Amino acid sequence: MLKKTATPDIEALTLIEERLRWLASWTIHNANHIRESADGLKVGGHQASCASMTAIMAALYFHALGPNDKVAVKPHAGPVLHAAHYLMGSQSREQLENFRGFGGMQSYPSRTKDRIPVDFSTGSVGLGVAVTAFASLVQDYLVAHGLMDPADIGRMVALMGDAELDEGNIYECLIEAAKHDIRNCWWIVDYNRQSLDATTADRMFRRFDEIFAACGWRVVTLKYGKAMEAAFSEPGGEALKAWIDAAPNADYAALTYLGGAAWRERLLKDAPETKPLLDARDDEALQALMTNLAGHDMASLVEAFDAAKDDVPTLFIAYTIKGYGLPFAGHKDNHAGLMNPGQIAALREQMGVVEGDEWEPWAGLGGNSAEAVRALVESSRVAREKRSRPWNVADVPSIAPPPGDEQSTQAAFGRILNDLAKAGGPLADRIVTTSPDVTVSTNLGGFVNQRGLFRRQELADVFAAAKIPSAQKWAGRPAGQHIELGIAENNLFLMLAALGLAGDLFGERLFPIGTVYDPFIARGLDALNYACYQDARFMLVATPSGLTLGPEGGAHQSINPPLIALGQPGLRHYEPAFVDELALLMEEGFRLMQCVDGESVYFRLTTRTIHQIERSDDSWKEGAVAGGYWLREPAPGAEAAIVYSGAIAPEALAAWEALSEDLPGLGLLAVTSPDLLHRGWSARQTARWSGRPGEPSHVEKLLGSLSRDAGLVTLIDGAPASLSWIGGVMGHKVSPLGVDRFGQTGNLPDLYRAYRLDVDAVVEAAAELFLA
Ligand SMILES: Cc1ncc(C[n+]2csc(CCOP(=O)(O)OP(=O)(O)O)c2C)c(N)n1
Ligand SMILES: [Mg+2]
Repeated sequence: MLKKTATPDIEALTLIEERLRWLASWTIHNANHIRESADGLKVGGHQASCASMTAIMAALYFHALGPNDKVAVKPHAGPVLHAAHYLMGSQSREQLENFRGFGGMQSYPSRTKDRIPVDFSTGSVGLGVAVTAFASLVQDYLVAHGLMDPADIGRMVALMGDAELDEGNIYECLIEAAKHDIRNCWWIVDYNRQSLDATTADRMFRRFDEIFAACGWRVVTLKYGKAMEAAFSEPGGEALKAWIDAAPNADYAALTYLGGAAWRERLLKDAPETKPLLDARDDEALQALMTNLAGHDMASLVEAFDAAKDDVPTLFIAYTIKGYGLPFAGHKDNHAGLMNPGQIAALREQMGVVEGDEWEPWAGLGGNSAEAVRALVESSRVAREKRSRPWNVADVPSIAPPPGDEQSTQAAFGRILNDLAKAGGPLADRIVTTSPDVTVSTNLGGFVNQRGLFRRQELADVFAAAKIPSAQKWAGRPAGQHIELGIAENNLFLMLAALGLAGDLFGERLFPIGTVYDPFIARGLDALNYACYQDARFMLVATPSGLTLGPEGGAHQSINPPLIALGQPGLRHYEPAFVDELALLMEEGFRLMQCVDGESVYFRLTTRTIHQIERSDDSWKEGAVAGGYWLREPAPGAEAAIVYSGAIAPEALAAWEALSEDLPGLGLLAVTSPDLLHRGWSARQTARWSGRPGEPSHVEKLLGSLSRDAGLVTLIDGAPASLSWIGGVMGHKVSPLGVDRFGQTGNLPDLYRAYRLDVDAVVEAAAELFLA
């Protein structure tokens, strides 16, 4: 599958490796030493981390990768990816010259901002690796659902640093990947034995192999280059091999930095049997031999990639030298090291590049080799253009709120999905639900009963087969639409990232819905940010939330997720109180997930059953979608308003009743999205400052009917700052209520009293405003 049959041109690939090493180094050098600096700040870049991977990337991009393969590139090797596209003609010199500059190529590969096709953004180490495993699962899902031709299956490849192996998310992912029997995934470790601070610990040596093998991965260790292997059969070769195998990481790195004479001295001391081998080489040849690790040896790399033709997930551990071929190779401080002008000039000469020709793609290559290299580059099968994203793929049916006077938003969410699944249609068929072991307790059960678990192989429901009564059908099949995850919230967000990029990666958009308990969003926060950063589109349903799950106590009562949402780009927070709001906002959510200027949506829901509101008309709807509406319209110039969000609606309504007599014209503002109101307000400020005043924002319009001196009581079952900022919009006085201490067990009336969210608290807060 996806293999080249032609004999690989090792010589040309090696020349390409040099081009990549040169261009990546020069791009970083240019940004730091040549481009004019407007602020005197170091621009940065990672020449050593790039040089570590140039051979691996040359072998992949110009030999092993096929058009359907997708790659997450180690963040610090970003310039190598851009250099590869520069050679292929799909990246401009201007972009390289503007590396890390405004509008230029990004420091770390970015799907959304870079102009070259970037399959997965990277930057926060570990996440880019794990997302490839989830992407391979998504690929299998699409094939199983007939949305993708099996002939188009590609490999999901992660190019990773060895220090990334320290990130816990790698192992969470590994376990999940094993459960789902993923395939077509390659993780290639740039095993340069160095992290940011220093050299990496020896004690994990060989342990990684065992861990991956235990999870069903094939582990291919690429340690000795061809020259090294040949030397092992010379006299003294066995002793050399034994010494190399036993050498501590720090020693190997330090000797690499020191060079030939140091290797000689050390080997003679530790392994005198190597003398004949050493005598046969001068210092330069000895340095070349000792740094001929397989991760820099083109023939070894090509051989290994060609040998892994099946779909077995494979970990390649490619031994490399950090800063290979650069003056600070092996130095423990080289992570952010930059060559000085003298050193880059020396490298330029070594590469045969004439001064002034630094950006010439083929500089320094003689006629014949230039021809061969160019031909190889042209024959690369990797995509050169960004893939267009599929928009608006499914009409959103109108979603009716489930009937019933007393309901919770969580239960209604489950019923809505169940109804969608029953009714069927293009949207329902593209919904994929997923949850980290809280499927049932977040009310996805109905959907799962309708649509089944996704498994590549049939998975029998043993309990059902044994006729043991259960509300839940738990059978897996290729057509299933729920991806069951173990209890690792980080994996939930990586799964949502991969599902939410299905359109971008594989051309078919899905509608992923992930459920989680609201407090445990925090467990996967960086992965959530990572998903949003890449513009993956998904619906996150977090429930239960806040004090409303009273008896569960403080460990389960969420406080700050609304603040997280307020600060998270690419994610819209909705916190409906009533189920008709939920139904409307879910419709909006499904639209947002598939439209050009849309985003992902976060619903903060609750198990608290509340009395549903009676509506006289639909006039509330527009405001609800925009983030808020007057549930009780204030009189013009009213002196006060209660502003609330979510499950606390009954207390807000009761307080409104209690205060209306004393405060005639009192308004009651239902905030369905603090996040959206805040964004609109900020955008208005920005517009004003850039000379485009525009319309007042939604929250300005809402509050505009109050007196300038009015007071606001805000309340939410969460951090009070989620709403208290509203006072800043018009300069109104605010008395904010909410939860700012850890919760505890109790029934709701007790808890609302203790945390000052009950009617009395609202009345007191209102009184305070006017007394002050
Ligand atoms: C989550 C996260 N923590 C910290 C960093 C800062 N950081 C960038 S690279 C790096 C070490 C990378 O070492 P390795 O993965 O071995 O890469 P290489 O040696 O190839 O540069 C660190 C700590 C980061 N980018 N992401
Ligand atoms: Mg490293």
